[in-house]
Amino acid sequence: MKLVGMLDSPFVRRVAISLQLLGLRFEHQSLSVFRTFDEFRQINPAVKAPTLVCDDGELLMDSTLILDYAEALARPRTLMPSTLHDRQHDLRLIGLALAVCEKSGQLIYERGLRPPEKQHAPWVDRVTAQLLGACGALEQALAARPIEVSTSAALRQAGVSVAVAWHFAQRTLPQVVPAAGFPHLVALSAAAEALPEFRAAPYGEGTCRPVEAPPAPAMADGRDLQIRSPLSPDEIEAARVLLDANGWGPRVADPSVFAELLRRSPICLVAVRDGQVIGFLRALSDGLFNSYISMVVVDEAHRGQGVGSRLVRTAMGTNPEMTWVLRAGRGGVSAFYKALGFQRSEVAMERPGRRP
Ligand SMILES: N[C@@H](CCC(=O)N[C@@H](CS)C(=O)NCC(=O)O)C(=O)O
Repeated sequence: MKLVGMLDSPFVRRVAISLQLLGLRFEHQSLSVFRTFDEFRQINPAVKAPTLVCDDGELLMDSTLILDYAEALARPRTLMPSTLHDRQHDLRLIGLALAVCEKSGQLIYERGLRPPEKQHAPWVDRVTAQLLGACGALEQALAARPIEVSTSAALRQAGVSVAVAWHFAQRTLPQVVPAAGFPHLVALSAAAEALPEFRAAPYGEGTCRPVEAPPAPAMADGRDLQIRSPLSPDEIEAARVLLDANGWGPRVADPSVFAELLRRSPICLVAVRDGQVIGFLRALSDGLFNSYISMVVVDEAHRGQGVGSRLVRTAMGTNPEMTWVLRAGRGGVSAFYKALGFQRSEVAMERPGRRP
C-alpha cells in the first residue's frame, strides 16, 4: 500500500509513524496538496493528505479512518488499549491532539493563504483560543497521568498523536504556543522524536523510510520463517490449497467462499518460507476479551519445526485479558495446544452446525 502526502502534515505523519509501529509495510510518496495539486488530483480527486492507496487500488483518506483500516489489517497488533476505561482516556487525548493539528492548520491557512487585508481578526482570535485550550487540556492531562513513550513497544496511538501534534505546533507556530508553558508536552515530544519510527518519518519535505518490523527469528533449521498478514490474493489461494490438501474438505473447496470466509475473519496469518506458504491460521476475535482459533494448518513437510506454534503465538499476541478457545477435535493436537497454555475447558459448550 502507498501513503501519499507530506510529512509536514501532522495527519500524514501520525499515519506514517503508526503504520511502522503496527508492523505494516508501505511506501511513501511525498506530494504536496498545494505545490503539486494537479499531480495529487490524479491520485485522489479530493486532494486530501493523507491519502492511502490500498493494495487493491482503493483510496482511503482522513488519518483517523486510515488508522482504523490499519488497525484492522494489523490485528492482533494494536496501538489502542484493550480496556474500555483506558480506551476512553486515550480517545480523549487523541481528540485533543487532532484539535491542536486542526486549529494550527487553520491559523497557518489563514495567515499563509489569505491576503493580509482579508484576514479576519475575530476568527484568528477564536482559533488561537481553541488551539491554546487544546494544548492546555493536554498539558493538564499529562501532568495528571503521563503517557508512556519511552520505547516503541510501549507507544500507543495517544502517544503518537500527541507527540506529532505538539511537534507540528512548535515547528509552525512557536510564538502562538510558547513551549515554556507546556513542560510535559515538551518532554513527551523529545522522548517520542528520539524513537526510530519518528526519526524514519521526520517532519518536513522528506520521504519516510519505514523502520522494518522486527525480523522473524530464524527457525531451528536455519531458514527464515515469516508470519504475514494481510494475505495477498496468491497467498489466499495457496492457503486454500494447503487446507484442501490437508483434509479441510468442502468448506475450502470454493475459492470465492474461502475468500469471503477470510474477509469476515479479523485474524488471518500465513507462514511463508522461501516464498512458499507452508502454514495458515484463521481466528475470530472481538479484539478485547474473547477469541476463537478456527483453522490452523502446517504443510506436512514442515511440521515439528515450530511453525504452528509461531502462527498461534502471533495470533494470540500479548493481551493477558484475552480468553482464547478452540476445538481440539483433530488427532494429536491436544499436546500442541497444551504446550501453548490451553487446557480442557469445564465451561465451554457448543451447538455444532451442519457439515456436509
Ligand atoms: N481530518 C483530516 C485532516 C486532513 C487535512 O486537513 N490535511 C491537509 C494537509 S495537512 C489537507 O489535505 N489540506 C488540503 C485541503 O484540505 O485542501 C485527517 O485527519 O486526515
